[in-house]
Amino acid sequence: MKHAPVFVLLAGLALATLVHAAAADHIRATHAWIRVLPGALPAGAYVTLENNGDRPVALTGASSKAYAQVMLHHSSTAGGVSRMTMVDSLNVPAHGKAELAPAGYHLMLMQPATSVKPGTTVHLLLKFSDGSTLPTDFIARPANALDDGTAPDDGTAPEDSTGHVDHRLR
Ligand SMILES: [Cu+2]
Repeated sequence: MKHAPVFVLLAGLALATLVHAAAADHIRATHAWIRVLPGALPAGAYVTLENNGDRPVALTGASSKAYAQVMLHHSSTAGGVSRMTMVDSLNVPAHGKAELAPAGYHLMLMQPATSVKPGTTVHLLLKFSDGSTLPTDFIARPANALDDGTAPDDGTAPEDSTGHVDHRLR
């Protein structure tokens, strides 16, 4: 019986390690925002992911109470035609970063539970290939927004609007 406290301590450490691994504290999410479209149209979610770890990790998806379904998409333009394709994951290199941004990778938020108003915050749980998750607050922005609104310019520079993907044209 006198080994019991040691066992409890080790079990506690093992549990702490598991909890530690489950929270993606090697990943930092910044500039998280959502472009809200009218009604029940799908919204694009954008974020910059920085991996401070020694191994590459991939974003595999996300979930949110605010939307029935979340998918990872990539937008591209060929011959003046914009299209979106579903992708399984987006790699974030070790000590590197990956950007989800308009006209590129985005999380497609489908079927909002209630209408999401610009200016409100939407909670998403980002999911990674190593099993870790990262709760992230996304700021809802209007349909004509091109970034999270924190840039020195207001994010509506005309040159940024090329390649703008309209999710209504799917
Ligand atoms: Cu999409």
